[in-house]
Amino acid sequence: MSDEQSKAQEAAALADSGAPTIFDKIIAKEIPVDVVYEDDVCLAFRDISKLAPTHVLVIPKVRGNLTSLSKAEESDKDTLGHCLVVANKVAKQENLGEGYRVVVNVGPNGCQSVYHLHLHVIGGVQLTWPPG
Ligand code: DGP
Repeated sequence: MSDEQSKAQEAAALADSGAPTIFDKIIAKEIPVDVVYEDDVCLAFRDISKLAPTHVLVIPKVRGNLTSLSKAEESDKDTLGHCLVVANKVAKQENLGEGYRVVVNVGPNGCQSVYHLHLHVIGGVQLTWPPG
């Protein structure tokens, strides 16, 4: 099992506990991050473990039930839509006109390691497909 897979398995065990995640500390500015975009709803910052020249995470500032995309409900449509629009704003800001990828890892099999919904915006290089 890879590191990412083990982390995801460990994180899943806490997923429904309602425990705060590292992203709460980032939102509260208790942990410094390189913020690339912020508005009332979303925060976008560079991933600490970058997988490509551009690797930004877009998160809703209020997690609510959105620990994971698997918890999304009708009432989350505006937040989810806003996060996608922000992902595209970030891509434009980062000059990813040649293309990019938006990834949402969901649950242990999806290698989700932080239980606060987030979109990975990845680009700046020719990406390959399929993912593992
Ligand atoms: P995922 O595996 O989809 O749950 O992605 C979580 C991402 O969060 C992972 O790529 C690394 C990133 N991350 C975790 N902790 C920190 C942190 O303290 N700072 C930053 N910038 N990114 C973090």
